[in-house]
Amino acid sequence: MKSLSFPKNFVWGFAAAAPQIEGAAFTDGKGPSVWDTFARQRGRVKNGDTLDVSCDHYHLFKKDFALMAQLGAKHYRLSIAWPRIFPAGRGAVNSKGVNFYNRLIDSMLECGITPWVTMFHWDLPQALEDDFGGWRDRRTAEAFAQYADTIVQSYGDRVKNWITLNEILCFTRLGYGNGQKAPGLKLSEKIVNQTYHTALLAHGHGVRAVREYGGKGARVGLTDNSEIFIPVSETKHDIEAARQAFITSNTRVLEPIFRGRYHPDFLKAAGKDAPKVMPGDLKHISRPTDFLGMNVYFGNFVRAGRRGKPETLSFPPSFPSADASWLRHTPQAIYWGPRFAAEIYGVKGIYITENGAGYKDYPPVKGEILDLHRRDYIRNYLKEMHRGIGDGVPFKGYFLWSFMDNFEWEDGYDMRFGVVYCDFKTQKRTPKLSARWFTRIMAENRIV
Ligand code: PNW
Repeated sequence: MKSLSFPKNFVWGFAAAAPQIEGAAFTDGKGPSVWDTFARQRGRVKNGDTLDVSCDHYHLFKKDFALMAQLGAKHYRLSIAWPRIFPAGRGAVNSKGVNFYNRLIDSMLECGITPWVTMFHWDLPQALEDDFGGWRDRRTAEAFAQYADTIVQSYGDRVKNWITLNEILCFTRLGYGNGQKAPGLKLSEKIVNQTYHTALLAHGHGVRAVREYGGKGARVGLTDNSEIFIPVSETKHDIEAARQAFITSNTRVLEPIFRGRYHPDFLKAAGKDAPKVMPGDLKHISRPTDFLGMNVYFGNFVRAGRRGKPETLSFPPSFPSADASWLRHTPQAIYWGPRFAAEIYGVKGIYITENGAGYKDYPPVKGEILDLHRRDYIRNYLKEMHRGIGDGVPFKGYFLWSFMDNFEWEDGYDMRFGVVYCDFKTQKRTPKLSARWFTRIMAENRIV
């Protein structure tokens, strides 16, 4: 066996999300999402950037898939924009929106690319925020049920891999707790806990929809961005401390999904801020899934403090990071996060649904972008994933975030995660060095 090679049938692909690449924010009857609204509020997004045009993938998808195929990708994780299908979040279906994804999926398949569809990647229809308070209210999960039914019924003949929600933490706590993301609210811990619960209910409906209407061979899972803790030394005590930190930090999502309960320690700590749960909710939330998607970008180092208590270390200022300052170069995260998820919750299949690096890349020089920084960054993560496979962590696939530069949420177009450079004025795409490199990885099924 060649060194650094991956198991047969390991899935390699690219990832992106509708609101970050499609543009056409109000085209063909699409309703506004909370991100369309948020981006229009002063000071929310860097440089006042909006999602209106972005990469114009809505109109350019055929060219984009041709390029993706040319780069050798056989799998692509995309998301469907809920407000294209239901401009008001529920009620009347927008047939132009449904047809758009029919054309999109057909075009992918023609290029030999298998779709992995995320049902929700943060673009909540604004109407649900206005009418129900968005994720604060369980009527949003009921609206999601109708949406999930509709898309699985519409595309289930061609789409067999489904992901319910992307990163519950980001659209609940960061949207309703600290206001960093849409809808930009700073509400109480009680409300934040309730938004998590509503999101979990929606996830349950996503799973149910795939089981009911997905047809033969359909599979479904959640994509979580579990907070990851890396034992500062790989000794028994530090590993145990990191494991404890992993459990405590991710308990709101992983415990209900995999064990059908809120952990007694969480309920005790939350006290009167605990979410309001209706009979049957936890059974619905914990419907069995087929895999866990994990988005892995970084981890925190942890050691065992007094009586083994986990102690998270702060990063010294000189610690290397990508240009996205939160993105510390901690490749061990991709080893320890999935390992803990598998060990603690018995997860049998893990897909890295996102990993990548954000930099302020410069425009091409003589047609080239030598993003050696990104290549090295990702390569180190891949090596840790490879190590995990050797240690029995059930990795099944890896999706690189992202195919092309796109709308990076509150950082606007300033932070580039693509392996393909996007000139947002001309819509010219230029594969970076990292894209050419990743092509070889996908082709040879090993780290080069
Ligand atoms: C993910 N963090 O977000 C999202 O799923 C993508 O849409 C996004 O473009 C990508 O990562 C890069 O940011 C994250 O602070 C945002 O740990 C922040 C964190 C993790 C993921």
